[in-house]
Parts: sequence; C-alpha cells; structure tokens
Amino acid sequence: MANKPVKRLADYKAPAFLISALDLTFELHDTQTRVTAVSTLTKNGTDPLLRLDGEQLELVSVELDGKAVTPRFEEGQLVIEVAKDSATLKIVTQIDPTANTALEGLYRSGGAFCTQCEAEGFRRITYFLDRPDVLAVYTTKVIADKAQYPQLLSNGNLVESGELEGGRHFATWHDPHPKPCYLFALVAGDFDLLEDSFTTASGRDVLLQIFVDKGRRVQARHAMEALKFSMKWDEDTYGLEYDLDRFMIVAVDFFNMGAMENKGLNIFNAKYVLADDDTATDQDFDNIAAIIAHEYFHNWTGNRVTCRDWFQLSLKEGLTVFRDQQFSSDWAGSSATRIKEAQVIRTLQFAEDAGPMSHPIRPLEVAEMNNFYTVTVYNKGAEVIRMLNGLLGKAGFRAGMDLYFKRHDGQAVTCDDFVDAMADANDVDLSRFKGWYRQSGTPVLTVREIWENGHYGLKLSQLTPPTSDQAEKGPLPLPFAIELLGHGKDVLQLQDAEQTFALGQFDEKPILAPLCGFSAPVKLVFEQSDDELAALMEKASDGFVRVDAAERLLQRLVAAWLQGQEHPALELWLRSLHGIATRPLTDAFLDAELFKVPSVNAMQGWFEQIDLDGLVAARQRLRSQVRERLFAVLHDRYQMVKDVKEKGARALTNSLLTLLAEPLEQGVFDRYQQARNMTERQGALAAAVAGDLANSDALLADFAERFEDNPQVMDKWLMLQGQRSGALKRMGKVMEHSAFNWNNPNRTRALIGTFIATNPECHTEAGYQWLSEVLPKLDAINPQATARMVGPLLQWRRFDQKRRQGLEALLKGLQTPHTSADLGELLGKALKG
Ligand code: B3K
Ligand code: ZN
Repeated sequence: MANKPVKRLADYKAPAFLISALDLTFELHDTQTRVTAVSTLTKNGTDPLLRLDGEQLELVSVELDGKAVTPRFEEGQLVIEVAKDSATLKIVTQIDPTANTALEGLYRSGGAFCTQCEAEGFRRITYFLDRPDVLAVYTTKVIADKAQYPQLLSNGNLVESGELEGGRHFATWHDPHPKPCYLFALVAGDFDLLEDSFTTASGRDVLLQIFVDKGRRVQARHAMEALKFSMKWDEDTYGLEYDLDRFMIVAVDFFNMGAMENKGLNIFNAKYVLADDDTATDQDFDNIAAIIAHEYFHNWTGNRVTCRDWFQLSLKEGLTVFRDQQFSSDWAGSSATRIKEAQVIRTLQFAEDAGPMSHPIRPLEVAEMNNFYTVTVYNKGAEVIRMLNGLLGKAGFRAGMDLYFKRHDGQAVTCDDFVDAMADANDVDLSRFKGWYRQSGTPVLTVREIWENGHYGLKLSQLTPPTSDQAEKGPLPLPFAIELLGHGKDVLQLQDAEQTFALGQFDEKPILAPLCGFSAPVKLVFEQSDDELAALMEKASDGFVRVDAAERLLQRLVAAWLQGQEHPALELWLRSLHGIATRPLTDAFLDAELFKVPSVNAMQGWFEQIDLDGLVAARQRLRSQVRERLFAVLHDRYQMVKDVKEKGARALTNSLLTLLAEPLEQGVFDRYQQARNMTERQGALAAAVAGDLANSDALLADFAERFEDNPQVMDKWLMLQGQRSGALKRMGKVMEHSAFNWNNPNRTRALIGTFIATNPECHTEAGYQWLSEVLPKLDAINPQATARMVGPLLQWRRFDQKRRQGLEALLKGLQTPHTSADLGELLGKALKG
C-alpha cells in the first residue's frame, strides 16, 4: 500500500519560507502541459532549506535568481538551499492532464481543462509550499488552442488577452487577494455562458457568469437566481460584500465533490448547477441553492479568512455549512429542512463516530487529508456553530462574526481564534465550549423526570462512551431545548455531567417534548411512556420532536420484533398516523416525513449490533402493517394532494405513493406516465422500485430511453439500479449501459456507492465477492471517489458473525501493494486491533 505518513496537529510549525507572489504560465496541451511557476520567496526564520511538495510531476528545470540549480529530493519533497533572505524561484514542470483520472490537480473533464486543488492537489501542478498558511498574490497566464478552448479562465480579474501563433491564444488573470494554493483554479474550454450582474450594497457592479456544457444555458437559471439571492443574503445577514469585479461558476461533469470555492472562479459538479422542471426534482433545486450559497459564502468564511492548517478544516466548513443551512431555511425553508439536517447527523455522523474513523471536528492526526472531508467536520461542525449561535443569540453571534473578520481578514487562523472572537465580542468564557472541538464521539443524554407534590423537574446526565480514537471523555456544555406540551418552551443549559432543573408547579404531570429542533448533537435516553410518545408524534409543536417521537416508538417496536416479541407501540404508531392522515392538512412537508418508514440505515443507528436480516424484515412488516390497516385513509389523503401544484404536496404525495406502492400498482404506473415534472416522475419510479413492482423494469427502461442524453438524470436511474432488489444480478448489464462510466465519480457513486450504502444485497457472499472485484478497479482509477464510498463497510464489527467474517476478508483482500493511500488509511483503521 502507498502509505502516507501521519501528520499531527501538535506538530504544527510555521513555514520556513513565505511566498508573496506567484506568476504562473500554463501552456495547455492535452497530454503534455507545461507549467512555469515563478515565486517571490522570503525566509520566515533561519532555516535555509526550502522544501517543496510535488506529486506526479515531471521536473523540467529549476532556477534560483536566474541561475540553474540542481535540486535534491528528500522524502518526496524537492529541497533547495536558499542562502539569501529573499529570492526568485522559477520552476518548470510538465504534466499529463488527460491521464489524470484521480481528478486532483489539473485534469480534463469531457472536452475541457479544469482544476481541483483542495486539499493537496496543487502539488500535482507544480512544486510548491502546498499548505494553507502560505498566502500569495497570483497572476496566471493561460495559453491554449483557440478553436478547441475559446474560454480561458482563472482567479481574479482579467487583465489581458490576445492571439498567438499557430491558432493559439492567451488570457492573463490577476487576483489581488493573497490566497493559499488550494484556492487556485484554471478552466479552459468551450462552454455556453449565462450572464447577469449584481450591484453590491456599496455600489460595486459585479459581473456574474455561469459556464455550462453547450445547449444547457437555460438550465443554469435557477443557479443564477440562487447566486444573486446568496449575495444579497450575506450582505443583509452578515454585512459581507463580494470583493472582485466578477464571479464565475463553471459546471463540469467530472468532479469528485459537490463544488469548490476557488477565489472568484467556483468549479461545480454539474449536478449542483443544472436544473429545470423536467429534469430536476424539488430536492435537486433546493440542493443546488444550498451549494451555490455554500460556495459563495466561502468567499468570506474560507477565502478571506482561511485555515492555518488542514486540522482546522471545520473552521471554514462547519461555519459555512451552518451559514448555508441558515440561508436554506430563509430561501426554501420548510419544517422538513431541520428534520433532514438532524437525520444526516443521526444516521451518518453518529455511525462515523461509532466506527473506526471516529474523530473530533478538529482531527488530531491525518494521513490522507481528503479522507477528512467528513460528516463530522462538516455537519457536526455546523451543529457546534449552531449551539454557539443559540448560546450567544443572533446579535451576539453577529458581533462575534464581525470581530472575527476585523481581527483576521487576510489571515490563516485556527478554530480557537474563531471561538476567541466569539467569546471576546460577547465577554463570555467559552473555554469549556472548546471541548466540542477536541472531543470525538456522541454524548448520550439521559433524561429522568421528577414529579413530586405537583412539582415537575428534570434530572439530566451526560456520558460520552469511548471511541476508537479516544478513550477519555468529559462532559460538554450543551443546550437542551424543551417544550412542555401546553405550557411553553425553554432551553436548559447543561454544563456538567449531571444537573437537576426545577420547572415549576403543575396540576398534572406535563408531557415533555425533548431536544426541540435537535438542539444538540446527542443521543437521547429517556424512558418516556408509549402514550406520551404517541401524543408527541401528533401534537408537539416542533417538527423534529414529532418525527423523533415516531422513531422512538418504532425503535421499541423493532427491538421487540427482533426478539420475536410483540409490542404495544405498533398500535399507538398506527393510531397516530391515522390521526395525522384524517386531520385537516396543515404542514404537508412534515406529514411527508411522518409517512416515511425509517430506512434500514436509520434503523441500524438504533442498535449497537446490526441484525440486518431482522431489520429488513421489520421494515417490510412495518410497510405492510401501514398498507393493511391504513389504506383507506392514506389513499384519501393521496387523492386529496396528488394534483396540487405545490412543493409540499408533491413531497407528501411521493411519501404516500411509496407507502402504498403495492396496492396502488396501476396508480404508480399512471402517475409516472402522466408526470408533469421530475419530482412526480422520479417519485413514481422510486415508489415502483421500493415496492419491487412487476412494472418497475418497464418503467426503468422507459426512463432510460427518455433521458439517455442527460447524465444528471441518468444518475437517478443508476441510483435506483443500485437500490433495487435483485440489483446484483443485473449489475453487469447496467455497467454496460452507456449511462455508466468508470471514470466519472457521479456515475460510480450513483450505482456502486448507492449499492453499498443502501442495498442489503451488498451484505451477501455474492455482494462481497462482487465488491472485491469492483473496488480495486475503481481505486486504481480514482482513489478519492473510492474512499468516499466504503464507509458502510468499515462498520464491519457491528454485523453478525457470518457478515463480519465476509467483510473482514473483503477489507483484508483490498489491502494490496497497489492500494491507494486514501483507501489504505481507511482499511488500516478499520482492521486495527
Ligand atoms: N471545499 C470543497 C471541498 C474540497 C474537497 C477536497 N477533497 C467544497 C466545499 O466544502 O465547499
Ligand atoms: Zn465548504
């Protein structure tokens, strides 16, 4: 295996040199691109040795102050001795963008050149101090064939462009804002362009440009609206204005992540730009707005103030996810928005923390940085910021943000700097709160009620069990938001391991709605009665509490079923659903969530050991109970909402159709055929697949025929192929379909990633055998994409003995001399001990 050495936060040292300016020249050729990098260096201490990072580069020449030098290589770094305090270094390298299937550094996507440098991709372009605390002013000249690549883009403002000999042309860009190299970007291609403009609060006119594949300009309109809304939102909410003459977004089909916030030139996965009613679902529209906002917001939280080192990633990611969540609730917010955010934490993040990849939101050690773009750093990081926001209040949080920018604009800083700004602006002590940055794992919050002589109170205690990375844990300050049904709301601030709160005098014991709005990323242990849970499910005013109450009832029921027993929770759950389905409709988004049977993945989170067959059977049984007992009322509600042209109604219709797929077989078929938009069509198709209906083959075939030319839509088809029952035996055929492409991570994630993450057939002997062939092939093409999909397999110790053995053998088999550093780090952790 290609092992990377582990780096530790504790070993941070300031760089030995600073680079104030970097002049880059790219002579673009498909397989032989030449990069000339001229750096203005100064010593940052006394060490004369300049050590530059570089990977997969062909070194052509090195000159220091105009004189050729012969550098030496040490541990993969290029080492140059610099005697003087400052110097000019010129390095020429050659790279092959066409052979670059890892999609890091400079590569080709379709017919275009593009880059991805975060976290450590710039070292695949030239030898450099590839670390976020080296900030330089970039000037970039791009040279390419004019016919093939009419548009030449880089960061900042365009300063010059012109013709060259041999049908070539050039463009020179200058970015006045010093930035780390991970924010560098270059694009060359032949795109359709959607333009607009935005005038900032202080009157600066900004040109907005979105570059997309030919013929798809109109599909960028939604992204453009979202961009303008984001720019205004950040001015109104945080007083933050854009700072260059233009803001560009390029949509490419080959991309490892969602998008990238390069200064002035965001590069996006086309999936998060292109949309219209026929090809994108309501959820797609919302995701696009959220990601456009996220990347735009990085201009301040990430670019103007960046990270000192990669351990601080949550400084920009947790904060920016929190900001995009706030934006989303203003832009398209519904009661389901927060419920979905909580679901991400409770299914994916809690699982990550319970497995071999457990790490604090500020990790302590990292081998392959790309493995740490995790739900912990991003989403738990955002929950930590949300708690801070709650603690300080809106005005206090804003004051903290203002101080953070005042102190640190133009700097590379740490998470401590951020929390200190929040503390100083509000004159509060947040030293204990910083524990959230240091400690991994999920606090278990135990709630005990006190009910004596008409006095009601709560005894709260917290305990974080040890995780794979950290044995010792302590209590963390956490907000516990509650509602006493019919008596109002409150937020209890738990500071210690155990605390008692008196809540007043009542005639009858009140019903407690715990953890309103998912006020802290904790697991709740609360022996509340089944009847109270049913009451919460129907009546609590907080949407999260209602969905959570349903889950807590189902958890009791499924636990009993797994033991071969029955449980009264079944009747209560059905009765509450009946109540919800027959009352006047007030919140379709919320009902859409309540009428979903939790996924097997969500159920896995309820138990330490995973009885996969038991959970699959339990889920089927829940679905059939709902169908048998509630068909009439659910069908009435379905009839009532199915033709309403409104987003909430569409969400509810899709949930009901999924529940009733089997008895409504013809209805599913008709709904698919008569669909007026992708939300309806995809909803019907998904219902057919979920119910494993006889007509699902015909519908899938129809879908593939209708949309074969649209890769983003075909990803939906690939996902359903990965999810459906009988997926494994059809894999060969699906992979031969023109929609599938081994080199495109959207395609492989849709099919293979979905299969691993959601399909119980993955956990069969044949499933493991198939993965043992597929994963090494994928790893050789794109390590990052492969590492991002194996997460569920790393949880192998939680399965039954047979699957444990099968998974262990699979994971061990993946450890070969050819395994990438990305995958290797995960396998090493999973198999340790
Ligand atoms: N900052 C990028 C992610 C880069 C991923 C590197 N493997 C996107 C984002 O979070 O906005
Ligand atoms: Zn981000």
